[in-house]
Amino acid sequence: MRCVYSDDHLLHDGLLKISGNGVVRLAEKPERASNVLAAVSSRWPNEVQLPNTHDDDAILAVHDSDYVEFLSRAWADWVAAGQTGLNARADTFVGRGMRGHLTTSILGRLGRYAFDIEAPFVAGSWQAIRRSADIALTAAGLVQRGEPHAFALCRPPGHHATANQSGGYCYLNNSAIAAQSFLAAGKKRVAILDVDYHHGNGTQSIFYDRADVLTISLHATPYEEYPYFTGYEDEIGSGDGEGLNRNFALPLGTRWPAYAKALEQALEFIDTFDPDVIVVPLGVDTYEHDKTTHFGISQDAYVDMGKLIASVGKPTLIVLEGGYAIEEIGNNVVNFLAGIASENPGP
Ligand code: Q9C
Ligand code: ZN
Repeated sequence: MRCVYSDDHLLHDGLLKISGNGVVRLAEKPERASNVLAAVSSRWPNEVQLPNTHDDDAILAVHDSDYVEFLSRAWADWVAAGQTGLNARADTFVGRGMRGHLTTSILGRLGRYAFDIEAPFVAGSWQAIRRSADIALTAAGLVQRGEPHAFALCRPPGHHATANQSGGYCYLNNSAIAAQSFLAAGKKRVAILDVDYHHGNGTQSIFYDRADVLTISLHATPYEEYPYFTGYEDEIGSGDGEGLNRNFALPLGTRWPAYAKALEQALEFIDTFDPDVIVVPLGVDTYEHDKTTHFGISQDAYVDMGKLIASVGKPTLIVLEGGYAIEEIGNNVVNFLAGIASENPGP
């Protein structure tokens, strides 16, 4: 399994959230990617490589230019404004009927370009965010040039980020950027199969009216779980994309047998769509002992999940999203990748 990784994610550290009367580290912390790297490089020695640098075109094909500009200078603007908090983050959002586009204040722009408080900035955040997109693009390039599968070890993750808003630990939508890059390179149809515990709202919104990208997400029901306001099963796409977005909103407590049934239905949609390539935003926050979530997927079941997806027989790019059980994240990811590789061994 070819894997693309960079140490630059270590710069996106010191991220805090308010908890009770104090502050605690965000669950999305550097140890996640470091532990995944350790497990992947132990299982597949000599298959880890650095990303190539890519220019902004591939990012601007998915994200608004003013949003990317904002991300690139959010920390510097925060410091220049004399803000003292440890992390740059929004405290005020654009409510219904409010006017989001006029303010020049850094706190105002932080609110305009985010939908929640879970995507803060530190000094090194932009370098990590930008490199994470390079990782996804480099791994996509491997698949584009004939690898049957590749793994983008992205951090920070991306699937909650829309064309112009961050949230849920996500800034640039690495999976969407990779999917769009396949089309730019000549592929005709891309299927995105999001198996993170949370709805991939950003990816859905980016491709909602598109006929060339099928978006499917399996996730905990938004009636009860983040992101609450998207991920319902009646969101089926619009315009040219009508029928090409599918949400499987699963109950809290879902275990592998029920998950597998939904996944089989998702794979039927993919089979019918007949994509040239599949992008899998992979979150192992479906894991039974992930303390931030409420599904019951076991370590062993990740092998079966990978095998089932690989049984479709399409080139597959896997992009890391969530997963917060620090001790087991590496094994869970490796198990999934081993399932992908065993059914689709390549040349
Ligand atoms: N009280 C990803 O898995 N909300 N993002 C947590 C905890 C944010 C998850 C609230 C969850 C975001 C990539
Ligand atoms: Zn998640």
